[in-house]
Amino acid sequence: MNIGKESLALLGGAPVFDKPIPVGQLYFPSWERYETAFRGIFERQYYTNNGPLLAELENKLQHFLGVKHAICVSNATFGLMMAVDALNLSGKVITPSFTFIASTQSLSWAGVEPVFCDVDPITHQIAIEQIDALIDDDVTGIMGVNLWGGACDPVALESFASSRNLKLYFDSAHAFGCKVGDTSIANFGSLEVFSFHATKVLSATEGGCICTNDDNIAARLRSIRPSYGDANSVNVMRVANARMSEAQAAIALMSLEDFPKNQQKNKLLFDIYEAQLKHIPGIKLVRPAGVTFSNYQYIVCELDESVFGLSRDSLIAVLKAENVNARRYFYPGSHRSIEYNHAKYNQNLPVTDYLCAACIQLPVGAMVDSHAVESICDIVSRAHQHAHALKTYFEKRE
Ligand code: T4K
Repeated sequence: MNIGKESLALLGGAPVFDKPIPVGQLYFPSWERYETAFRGIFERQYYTNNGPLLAELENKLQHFLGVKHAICVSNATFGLMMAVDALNLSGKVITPSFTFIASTQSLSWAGVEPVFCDVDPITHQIAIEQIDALIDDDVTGIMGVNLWGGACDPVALESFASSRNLKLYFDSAHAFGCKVGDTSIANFGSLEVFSFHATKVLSATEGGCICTNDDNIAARLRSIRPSYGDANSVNVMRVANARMSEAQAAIALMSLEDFPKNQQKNKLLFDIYEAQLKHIPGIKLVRPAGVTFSNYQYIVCELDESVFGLSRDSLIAVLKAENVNARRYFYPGSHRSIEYNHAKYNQNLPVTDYLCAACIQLPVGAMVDSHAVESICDIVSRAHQHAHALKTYFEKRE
């Protein structure tokens, strides 16, 4: 194998990949399956609003997740906004800043103020022991975020929230199919919200699902969503249109059927990344924490610049030149985004600040195979070996 520095695309070599390799799961069923599913929609001439494919999907999700109610929505952001109303939250909600901005914005859209909590440096999940100090009279709830195909100790959070008389719910956008002990994530707190975005392990192209075991909360959610003509509707303060269409449900049904196969592939690729990256100083693959079963939908690493020899952003540039679209997730932390970068919000989040500067997401999912993963690890290895030459390149460019 040619490991000369000149072989790196940024230093004049040819890119390893001839087209961009994205980070997301990006599930595409075979054209034949897609055509069959969509032929059914055309034959029934029914596009949306509690259609038969949506009903089938919600039933199958309830069975798969072992939860009483699975209520599909147009995306997880909307699901999180609806959750605030369904749970009657007001005032402030405690949540991590180290998450996708949609988690935090869902609170603002619903008129609730986020109170940022730092995360654990090893697991990246909310630092439960720091929550107590953030509680004041205005705090009505906690939104845990289950990150990276792992979980934020929902059992401990449940007992903490109930001891403080706070409502608890979860942004489980990353956690579809994961388990804590024998229990599927979907069954903790008052409700949990999953994302079925195309980049997630269960895809409706855009979509999401809210799971709860509480009949009253489910009725409120269905009424907020809404589903016109639903006999079970209850009075709610406001309604939205967060319906999932038959087209989205059709893709999600195929994706659900293929979940075991896709999870296994993710795990295989995770194992290759782990085996290869452990030999490269300064880069650490993050294992999904707190779960007995993970979907392995993300490959997230921490980069220690002082050991690796290059910054996280420089490594992203090296990979991009090779057509690998690695990403910094999450950047910036919610507390550093325009709306929340203010003394009114907790800015003292040293672990979050460190992780936002150190984390890099590498490709996994449908667009990569084991050979591609080996090539990506090889690029990372060569970037480390030729860090000095690359640093000179970046300095000259400035
Ligand atoms: N909570 C958490 C913790 C979340 O991570 C998210 C979303 C949410 C809540 C809210 O869920 P949703 O409302 O989205 O259901 C992505 C996704 O849009 C978002 O779902 C995800 N998390 C977030 C972390 O990442 P982008 O803007 O980085 O993704 P995007 O669309 O640029 O795609 C990533 C890569 O994949 C790009 O290189 C382009 C490529 N791509 C993407 C799509 C959709 C393709 O090649 N083909 C495609 O069809 O936000």
